[in-house]
Formats: sequence, C-alpha cells, structure tokens
Amino acid sequence: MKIKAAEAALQHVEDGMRLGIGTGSTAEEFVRLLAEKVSGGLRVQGVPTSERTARLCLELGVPLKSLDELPELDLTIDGADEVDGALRLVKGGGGALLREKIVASASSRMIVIADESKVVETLGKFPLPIEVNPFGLATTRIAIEKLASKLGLSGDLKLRKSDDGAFTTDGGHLILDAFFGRIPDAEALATQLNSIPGVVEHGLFINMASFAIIAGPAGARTMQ
Ligand code: ABF
Repeated sequence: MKIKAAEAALQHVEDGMRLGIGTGSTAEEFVRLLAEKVSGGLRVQGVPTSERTARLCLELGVPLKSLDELPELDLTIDGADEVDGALRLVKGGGGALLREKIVASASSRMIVIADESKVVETLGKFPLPIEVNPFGLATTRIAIEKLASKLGLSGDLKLRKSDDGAFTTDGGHLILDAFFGRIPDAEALATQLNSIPGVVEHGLFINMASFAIIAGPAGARTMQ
C-alpha cells in the first residue's frame, strides 16, 4: 500500500522540479520509484529531510542539494503518522519532524503519502513527538505538562530512547513523546507548545499539506 501511495505521488513530479523528500518507510518507497525515473532521464533536485533519507538518495542516485542551495522548493512528498479529515498531521515518529517542517514550509505544495492505517477521526492516538532543546529539559517538561492540563489533556511525556541512551535528532535535540490519547483542539495545543522556549518544534503539521494520497486495499485515494 505504501508503494501504491508513492506511485500516485510520483504522478505529480514534473521534470525540473525542486523536491523536498520526506523520511519514513513510505517516503523511502517514493525515493526508490523516483530514482528509477531519474535513471530514465527525469531531472529533479532533491532536498532530504533527514540524514537517513540523504543516504538513501545518494545510494540510489537521486541528485541532492542542500536547502541553502535551494531555499524555495516546488513540492515536498512526505509521510505521516496520523492524518485527520482536515489534513492535520501528526509527524515525527521517525524523529525528523524539525527538518520535515522546515522543508515543507519552504515548498509551494506538500503531498502526504500514507496507508489507510494513518487516517484518524481525531489526532492523538499516536504519541505526539515534541522536539526539545537538551538544555533545561526538566523545566520544559514541566511547562508542557502544565499547558497540557490547562487544555484538558493528560498523559505521559516519555523521553525517546535509542540503543545507547537518549535519542538525539539530526539537529542534536531530544524528543519527548506525549501520550495524550486524543487531541480535540490541535491548533490550541500547537500554539501553546510554540510558546515554550525549550520546545524546538512539535509534530503537529496544521495547514501544511496540500492533499494526502491514502492507499488502501482497493487502491489509492486522494484526501483534499
Ligand atoms: C516521517 O514519516 C515522519 O514524520 C513520520 O513519522 C513517518 C511515517 O513513517 P512511515 O511512512 O514509515 O509510516 O515523515
């Protein structure tokens, strides 16, 4: 199903495009298909949203530029952990949310590719990744807990771990995964999180996706 969504997204890639290239297994299927087109002569320049995606693109021959070389992009193709009916997204399960949001914000359009399992009525079943500066982690955690309870949200904040300790992002930050369960007012939570100094970024992508390509057993459909 991921491949079906990636195939459908590839239809929107035109010769000469400056592409933001997402992170995650669905985005990786897109990279594989894009690489085939590139070897067939399609000319694109890609800006990767993570070191992991950059390595895959280099391995498969997708031409890469830095965002500084291509500060404005035509189209970003990226995955998501949750998509609701208003095209609000939860992203960051792959730990790349900061660069993904920066790259998506540099793009004229953003197409989300996902399988049916990502579509939800209300965001929040997937724990919300919150990227935080390592300095003052405890203070930031308390501030998040306070604003969450002010918004009627409750749930654990868990520091994301990797094999050898705390997970660190490409940008050198930490991630707190917030197990809120349901987020009835994503806009309010996003605004409040942005007001906490130690919060670098969060996984709520609101008003960023142009549309989503959702693949299910019956094929791929578009969510506008
Ligand atoms: C990335 O893709 C992340 O933001 C998101 O968590 C992930 C989804 O991964 P997958 O496509 O493997 O489900 O963009």
